[in-house]
Amino acid sequence: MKIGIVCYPTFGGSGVVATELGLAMSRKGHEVHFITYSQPVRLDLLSPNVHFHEVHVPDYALFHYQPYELALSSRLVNVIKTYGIDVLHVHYAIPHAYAAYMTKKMLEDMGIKLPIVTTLHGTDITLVGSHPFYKAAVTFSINQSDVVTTVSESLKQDTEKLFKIYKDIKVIPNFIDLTTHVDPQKCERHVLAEPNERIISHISNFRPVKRIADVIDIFKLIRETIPSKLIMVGDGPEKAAAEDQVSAYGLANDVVFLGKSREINQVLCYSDLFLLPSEAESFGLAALEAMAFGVPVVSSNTGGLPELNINGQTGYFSNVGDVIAMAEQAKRILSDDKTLNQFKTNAKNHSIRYDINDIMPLYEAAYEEAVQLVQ
Ligand code: GMT
Repeated sequence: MKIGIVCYPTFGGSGVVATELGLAMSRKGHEVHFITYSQPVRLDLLSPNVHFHEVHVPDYALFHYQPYELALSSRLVNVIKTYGIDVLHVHYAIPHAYAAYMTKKMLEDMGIKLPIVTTLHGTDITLVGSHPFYKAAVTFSINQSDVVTTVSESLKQDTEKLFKIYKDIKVIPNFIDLTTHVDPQKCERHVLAEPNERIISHISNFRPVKRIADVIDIFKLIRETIPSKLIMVGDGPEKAAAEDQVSAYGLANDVVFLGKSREINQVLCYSDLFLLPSEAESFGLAALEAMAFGVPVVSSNTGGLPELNINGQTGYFSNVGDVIAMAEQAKRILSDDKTLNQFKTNAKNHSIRYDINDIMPLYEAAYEEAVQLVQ
């Protein structure tokens, strides 16, 4: 199949899912075309089966806001016609599902049928999409997609609650490539912590929804009884405040801020615990990536997290903001090696359910269904 993929090319989870899915599809023999405003961060290798088409939005002084949707849909028309794309898969509703609908209509005028698959990732529904400024357009473009998927049962329910959706929504969870591993020689735990210390990590884009202050509060409480280090990976609007909080707590020697990193596996390979106390989290891809490295998770119980993080088995979850409960749960996991190793094994075993090789066929089936629907 020739598949067009539209996504945000940045460090967010939706872009990661879109890129990893596209690359996996290309390895299976599909021809994949990424169409977005810059090369997706996890897309290093272009090959005969993987193409990248940049969307340019020229600056024009008259426009207060540059019309990205217009540039995107025009570029899509051009790419779809030139390469004979069979199906367009858009990740994140805003504005991608809307631009996809416009593209479909323009192509219809030229006698070309375009099947559209839309994957909803979370904030496009829960935080941004349901805002009255966007709601009508988001509802319309979801309903106009041929196939709609969400990344968790919880996000499906939120979508049905927040919007008037008359389409059936398929749940296709996030996935993981289980063949990814780090050479033990390169897993340099000793660089970051003493042998008696536990290593706790957090990876995100440091947006308010991640509750970065809670991560540091939880760590402070753990640190009172368990020698440990905290590794903070990522960058975003809350980072400066987090650095101030760490200094104010006198923890500067125990917390390392690594910034944006493409080497998250190098951190996960020696982590003992992953913290994700988010306000909202449709799935929690970062937690799954941690689990695949055998890292237990302490999280909030928001959104799709309880579907992924099995309480008392792969880690624990608590109400959003309950840092005391989360710190207690973390201490329970980290208190002795036997308990920690059991949680590590459980986390690793559970991640196998999300093997990319099992999830990818679900997307292929969605593409085929969309193609059938527009015949
Ligand atoms: O979590 C983020 O800040 C990034 C965000 C995105 O839209 O790129 O991630 C969302 O999509 C991921 C992939 O499906 C999910 O694993 C994340 O849970 C989801 N984030 C939220 O719902 C906050």
